[in-house]
Amino acid sequence: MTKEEILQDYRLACESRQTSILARKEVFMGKAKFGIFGTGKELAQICMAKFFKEGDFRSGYYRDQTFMMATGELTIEQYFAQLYGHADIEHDPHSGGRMMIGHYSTRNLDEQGRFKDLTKIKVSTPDISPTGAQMPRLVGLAWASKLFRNNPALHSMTNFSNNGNEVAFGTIGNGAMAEGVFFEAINAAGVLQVPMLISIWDDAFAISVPQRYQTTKDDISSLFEGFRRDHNERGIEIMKVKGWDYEALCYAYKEATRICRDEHVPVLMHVCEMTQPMGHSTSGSHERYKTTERLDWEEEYDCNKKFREWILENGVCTEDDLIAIETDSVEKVKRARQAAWDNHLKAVHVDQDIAVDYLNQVAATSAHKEELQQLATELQKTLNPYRSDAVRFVKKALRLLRNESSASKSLLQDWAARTAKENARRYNSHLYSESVESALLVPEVAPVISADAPLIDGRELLQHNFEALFNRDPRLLAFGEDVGQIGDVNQGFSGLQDKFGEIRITDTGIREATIVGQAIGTAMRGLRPIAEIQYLDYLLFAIEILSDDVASLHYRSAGGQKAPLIIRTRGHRLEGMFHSGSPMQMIIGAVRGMFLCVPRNMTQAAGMYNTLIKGDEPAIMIESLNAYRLKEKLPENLGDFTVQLGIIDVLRPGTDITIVTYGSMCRIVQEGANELQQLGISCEIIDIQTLLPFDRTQQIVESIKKTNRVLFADEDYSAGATAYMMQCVLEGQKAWQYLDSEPKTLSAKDNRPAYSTDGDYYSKPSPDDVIDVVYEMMHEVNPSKFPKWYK
Ligand SMILES: Cc1ncc(C[n+]2csc(CCOP(=O)(O)OP(=O)(O)O)c2C)c(N)n1
Repeated sequence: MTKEEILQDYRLACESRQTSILARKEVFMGKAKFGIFGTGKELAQICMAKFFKEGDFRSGYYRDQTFMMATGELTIEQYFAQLYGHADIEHDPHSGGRMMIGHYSTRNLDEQGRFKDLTKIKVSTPDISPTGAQMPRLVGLAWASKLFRNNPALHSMTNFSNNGNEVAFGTIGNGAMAEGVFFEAINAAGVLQVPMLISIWDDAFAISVPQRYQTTKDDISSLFEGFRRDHNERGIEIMKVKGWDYEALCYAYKEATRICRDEHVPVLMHVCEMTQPMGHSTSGSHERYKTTERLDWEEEYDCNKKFREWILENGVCTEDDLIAIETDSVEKVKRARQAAWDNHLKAVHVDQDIAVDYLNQVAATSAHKEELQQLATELQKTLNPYRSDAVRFVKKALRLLRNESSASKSLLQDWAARTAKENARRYNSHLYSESVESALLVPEVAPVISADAPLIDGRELLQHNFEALFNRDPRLLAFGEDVGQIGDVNQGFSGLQDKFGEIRITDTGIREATIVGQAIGTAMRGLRPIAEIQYLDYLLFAIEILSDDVASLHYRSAGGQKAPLIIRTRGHRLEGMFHSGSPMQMIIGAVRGMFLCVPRNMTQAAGMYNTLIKGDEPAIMIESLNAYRLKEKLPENLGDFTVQLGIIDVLRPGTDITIVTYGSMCRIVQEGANELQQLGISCEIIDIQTLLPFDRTQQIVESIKKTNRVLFADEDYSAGATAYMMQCVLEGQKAWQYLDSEPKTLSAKDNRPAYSTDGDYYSKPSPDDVIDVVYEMMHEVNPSKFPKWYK
């Protein structure tokens, strides 16, 4: 290494440390809400960054500011912009002010939401705060390199990979290692043999809790000895290095990245003897829980201090040279902080200044002159203002002015409307794709079914459709428990591994969180994964990752990144507990930001897959467990026909009541409606097809305008997805005003569904239940025409 490089490293270590010190002060001065910093971790990150190339990926956590600065993906000014919550990607490109400090993300998409050339970016995937939750994504990012290298059909995707040479770099704290998902990810990486380099920043504590409470052995790397590769067996490489030893760190990372990049073997890098000189975060001080001996040791072994000593011992430069660098870095950070603060204030002041002006104007002619002037003065004097301050003051003013009308009041009203729109854009946009590739732009193409179309099992129809999709698009891959050799437990992929190879259709271990992680990582790298969770009941093992990582990904990166993956699962009703759940409200509540498809049959499911593959949103597909063996006609345009997402399907026209349902319940409701017809009650049945998005064109209210009655039916618990649908329709579509009867819901019992036919009958809604609820509603309307049959 040259003298320049070493001194540049020292400069960066000093700048990063100063950044943390000044940022902490900003929080204590009330200029920012919360601070968590990368102090004590600077040196290892500088050394790691030396081997992080364009095209590589990072999945880390909130301590990685120095690494981000070293890779050139974070400036000090951007750091402070995020600290202040500057809601503008020009200033905080990592999250547009959405994430708290220390959460990084590069901008991988172009203006239209398409992937840029990822081989030219040092990619950081968007960080999340739940400890350990970066691990599943890391496995997938590394797995993608293996797919790119080993599948010749992908070699032309040169904007995404250079022969699979990319390493996925992960970071995690020593405490977070106790999370189950960490062990799951290490095991998965070892099984998959992927270029994943996971660094553990070991500072011996997790907030106040020492390591002995976290892991069986204090020495973390020795815990993993059983995973170590040897000459006979695959495994992972394990390395241990001290976080203050510059030379050793450089050597270790050089060797680790060589192993990952060349051999595609995962490496666990235990970086021990790290410190945390400023404590965990701005909430609390570490003097409360660290002994004096520990605090003294941390002072002595501070990595920046040790680096300084090493430079002097090795005669790289004089102490005066170092003092000059240290002084420079203080000044540089101060300037960057000031610039970020000025820009932040300037942005907030644009609307605030106008609001003050309008408040003064309206005060001049108002009966509430004094109160309004006072509002203007108070707003003007607000120290460290937020955007919402001006909004709150203007709303107060409009309440005072409710009985007045004037041109200046109108200005104030326009201001309120404009800023509401702009702030919605700042804080609520990009939950879903806004790109030219959105699945919502995919038009409907009906299935072409000839008169002599063969009647086949639903599972076969799916299999034929998957075959058509896989034939034409090499980016597609499918994986999960039993998906490979036997083509999934219901044979939707039957025979397709033989046809497309294990590289595209493959089995995985039983590890739902990292199956989803494989989907996230590969989707972020330009592939189109269909990841299977064997039964809907087991989605719970992955719901944290789906909710925290997948669903919020596009939003938290302010449209900077996307992961168009499909989670394929099956549920609703079959036999017994843990095999026939339908916890839809749990999913709806957890995955806003994903689409949730609930097809009633396999033609519909296939059409939805075809739509999703054309789009770029992540989605969950819940196939109906009991529909795989029902007969359906085989369409001719396999892979081409589509279902428009968020558009309802009227299964049966009717005049007395609208029944809104989806999935397996469509057949139950249809059966009930047949008998109700004989009883003189005409039901209009609506299959909503997708719970997210929900009835985008607001057609359900049109049905209710005609029937004036509505029943929401499904197999979720009470107050579950039926309550969600009711809110969407009665409040969202204002359907309440067309009702002549109390709106009703029909859901499953609150216990888990019991086993066998009787268990199903007494746990899930049956056609009898549909008839009872609807008949009771009609009895109330016309008791003589519909007399009760129960006591
Ligand atoms: C799932 C989850 N549980 C708890 C927390 C609260 N929390 C934030 S940081 C932290 C300690 C993490 O310690 P460690 O992994 O050693 O990393 P360090 O902060 O020391 O770098 C905890 C418990 C969290 N963010 N996520």
